[in-house]
Amino acid sequence: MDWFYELPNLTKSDPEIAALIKKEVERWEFGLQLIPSENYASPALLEALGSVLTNKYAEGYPRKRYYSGFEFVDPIETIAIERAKKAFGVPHANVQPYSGSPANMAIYLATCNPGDVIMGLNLPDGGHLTHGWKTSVSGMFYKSVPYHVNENGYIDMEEVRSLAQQHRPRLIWVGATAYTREFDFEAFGKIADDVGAYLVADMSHVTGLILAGVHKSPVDHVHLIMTTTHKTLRGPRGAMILVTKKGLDKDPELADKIDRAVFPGLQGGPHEHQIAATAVALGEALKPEFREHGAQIVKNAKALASSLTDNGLKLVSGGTDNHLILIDLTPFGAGKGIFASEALEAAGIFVNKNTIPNDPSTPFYPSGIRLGTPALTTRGMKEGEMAQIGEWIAAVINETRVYELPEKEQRAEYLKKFRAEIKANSAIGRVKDNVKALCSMFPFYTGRA
Ligand code: DSN
Repeated sequence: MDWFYELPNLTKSDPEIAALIKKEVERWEFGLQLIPSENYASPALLEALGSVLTNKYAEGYPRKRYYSGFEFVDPIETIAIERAKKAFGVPHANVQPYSGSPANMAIYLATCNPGDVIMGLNLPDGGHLTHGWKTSVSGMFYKSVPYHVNENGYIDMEEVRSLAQQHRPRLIWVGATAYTREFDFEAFGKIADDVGAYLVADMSHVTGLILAGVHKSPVDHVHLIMTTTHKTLRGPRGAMILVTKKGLDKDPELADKIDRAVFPGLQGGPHEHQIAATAVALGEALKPEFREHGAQIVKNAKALASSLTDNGLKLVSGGTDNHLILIDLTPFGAGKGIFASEALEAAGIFVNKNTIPNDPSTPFYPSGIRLGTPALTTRGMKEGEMAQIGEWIAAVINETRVYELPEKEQRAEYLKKFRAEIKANSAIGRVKDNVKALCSMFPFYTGRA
């Protein structure tokens, strides 16, 4: 078995932490990981991430640092940058953002002034907090004008156009965390050009699909691209900001502005162990087999969506074009996401409760379930397994139909009773056994020689 499971040194020095990490490896091994923003990092990548590069302070950029000792670290960051430029077809890449939210803040810092109008997909419609939601800095420092999905669950491009013309935003985001359809980057590009806005693709969720050529690339239509590195790209937790040719045509200083916004504007020393692992992830994504992997993610999502609907569940937008599915639980009542997600967890199936467009409940007690196929596809599962998993998910959700979200004061007591009943539920117990048996056939970490 590999070091990241055996943990020989940690087991001796800190058995408490070592034991919990081993348990987490087993959870990844024997559970069905369907949270669409999570994935399995390869053992090779974990070696880079767990390396001595974590020791190094590296403020600045390759060949322009504030410390000494860059004989090996500069080439590593340069390789990450060059692989990012090659993979996405862009003239400039910054691979230092710690993660997606700080990367988006750097984009604001480089392109906007406080009080400027910005537009993004409304959070309950599938957008991201950093695209202008009121509880995020992006909704506090900028004047946020959100756009929405229509009654069919597709982005309402007519609304995007008319809001842009009315409010003349400085920046428009195209991207989401819970949207199941392909983005029309070209249409967004025309709207942004008409009003002179920066257009930024936050393609964190679908990067792997774009690199695999399964979805169209935004590169010719947007000025900037932000992507996290740990979702469909299967890298370490982190992010990149890419400046396109169109971006440099709009503002020849855009690449410098982005670099200055990341450091020293927002961040200190970059995490070079994370950057090395990003280089490894990009190397993996540049291999021809990644194209097949990306295509399989979408085939799996479509197969899972069909199985869920065949087994009686309603989906936002009726299906999916990408890796992600949003189950609408309102036919069973409002605010039922918590029951479904906890019952599924009891069966070893990991998803997340999520708001749906026009959710009748609240973000903590939403009426939807978000799930997706990137991680299971990495494990090697295909359409046959998806059909089976869809049946299990529907069966578990069926067991939760009798539960109704009570008034606030009674919730703690009610949820306690619900959790005890779910634990003892024999139908859910049977699914749990089946999940474990299926997972044993697709080993990823512990099943290695
Ligand atoms: N929290 C991430 C997700 O799960 O999609 C987005 O930032």
